[in-house]
Amino acid sequence: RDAARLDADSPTALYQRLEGAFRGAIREALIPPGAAIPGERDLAQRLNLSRVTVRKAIKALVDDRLLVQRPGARTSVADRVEKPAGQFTSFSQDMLARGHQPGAVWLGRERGVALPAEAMALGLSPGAEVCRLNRLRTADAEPMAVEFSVVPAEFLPDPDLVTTSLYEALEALGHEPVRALQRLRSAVAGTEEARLLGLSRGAPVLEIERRCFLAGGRAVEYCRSRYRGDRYDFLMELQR
Ligand code: 16G
Repeated sequence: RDAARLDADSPTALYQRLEGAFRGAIREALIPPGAAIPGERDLAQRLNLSRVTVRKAIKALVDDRLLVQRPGARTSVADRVEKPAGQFTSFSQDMLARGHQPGAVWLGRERGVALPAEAMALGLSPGAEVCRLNRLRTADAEPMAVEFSVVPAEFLPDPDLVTTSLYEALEALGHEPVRALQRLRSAVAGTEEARLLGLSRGAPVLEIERRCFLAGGRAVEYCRSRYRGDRYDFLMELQR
């Protein structure tokens, strides 16, 4: 039902919108846990999309473990939809999963020689170049976080290659981050941050530092984000 609302004029890629519609439908249990979804050909026909688009959306949901594919059985909704702890997602994926349209307001982007701290964080030789991306991250056009990412130019040669999603750009270049180390701590918003995030100065923010790696072990991103304390929930599952 949600999928029928795909808007032809939206700037987001079709498969992402289909993916988002599925996420919404799964979250709201319009397609209940365990239920089979229609086949790829059927969906493509019904929604007037190409099978490639449908396949890409389904693959993303399978990769995210929202859908389950078993040999000889139809693709079905996983029995649980919470984001398990330790799942490695991008800001865009996180927001789509919550039914929000992810966005980025550019505060700066440049390519230049890595500063010593950047070279250390990314394991680069002195003189290596990096791209720096400074973004205000939005959900449905509302500010959620300020985010500063540094990526070796070897993996992202030009910061303009990133439109909204950095990870999508990296994936398209064949440099998909697959593992991350992350540190969370509480902090308070400085003057500029508070202004950008629509908070008062000194309001609580969640600071997240992340270092991401490629399958081969090379560091592909160092990122520092500050999320609005009043809007962002970090959900973790603990087991014993
Ligand atoms: C998340 C990551 C950030 C990454 C971004 C990519 C945290 C703390 N940080 O915000 O490292 O750059 O996702 O999202 O989770 P994008 O693909 O939407 O640009």
